Amino acid sequence: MLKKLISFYILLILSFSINSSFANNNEFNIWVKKFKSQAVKSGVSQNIADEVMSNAIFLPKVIEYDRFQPEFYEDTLTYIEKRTNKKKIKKGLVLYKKEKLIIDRIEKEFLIEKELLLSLMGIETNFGNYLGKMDIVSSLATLSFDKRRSEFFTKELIILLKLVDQKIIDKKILFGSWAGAFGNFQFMPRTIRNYAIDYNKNSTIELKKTEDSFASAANYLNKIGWKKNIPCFIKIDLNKSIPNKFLNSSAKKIKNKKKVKYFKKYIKNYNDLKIDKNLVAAIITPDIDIIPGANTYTPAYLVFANYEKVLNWNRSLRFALAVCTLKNSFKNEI
Ligand SMILES: [Ca+2]
Repeated sequence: MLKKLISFYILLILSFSINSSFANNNEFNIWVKKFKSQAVKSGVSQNIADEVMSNAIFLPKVIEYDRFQPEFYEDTLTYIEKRTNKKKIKKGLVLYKKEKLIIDRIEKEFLIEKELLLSLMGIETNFGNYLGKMDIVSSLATLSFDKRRSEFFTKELIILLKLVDQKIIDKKILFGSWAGAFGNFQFMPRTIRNYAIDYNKNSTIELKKTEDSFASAANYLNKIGWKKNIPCFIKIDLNKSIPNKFLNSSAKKIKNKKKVKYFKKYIKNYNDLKIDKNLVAAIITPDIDIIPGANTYTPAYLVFANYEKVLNWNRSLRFALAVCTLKNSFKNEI
């Protein structure tokens, strides 16, 4: 009896999920039709809208990834350690050795440290090893169809169609991450439109190749105001007397910035900090709000203007810490 009951429930669940995915597909196709007319209205040619969207499918996996991103649940030190280990440093050095001429040239031209470029590429795609195999038109279409962040992803998808329409990006190579990011440095379509460049001047932007991808990343960092040879963050030990208002735990906006010397009485290792004490900084304690029961005061960091530039790239406190940590490791090796 129990067995029968169980199989009945399994059948019920199966038929429910088949029905709901059928309903989803049907609704998705209706959405594609609407989306295409919206894209055409905003300047995409009918041909390209039809052609690119003809193979778009609803990807349930993308919704799963969107709802559960494991890195949200890691503590900061684990997060950083995983992304900046010795293996990664070694791999980055191999790439640098191979592409030294190009990378050095780009560093000089855009005033962006090669160590930062290597670090970003290492963290985004493990130096081009994890470029993602998702059809990003379908990823972006799925996230646009989904209600959670529909407006944002619809705009991204329209930008992508325009890039294809203008022959800036080849539609045959549109494979990337589940969230629609693309190439060695995981650019979203808007980033491609605003900052990517055809550095080797062969009339197409190839973000999976060294020249165009490094130059585009360097151009992006330069345009958003990264300043070469200025620190990004420094780890500190906080006194518990620090008022809560100074503890930033959200990447959306870094608040309560002061000169480093203002924080002197709140920092146990103040005298050991080898930085200009007149730099403007803020304090972040990234584990609050993420890890239940996290110790409020550790880990803690002073972060500077450059740190916020990395947040422009990807709005995650821990991402920016990992990027600057790996950058510092490269600095010791190159
Ligand atoms: Ca090119």
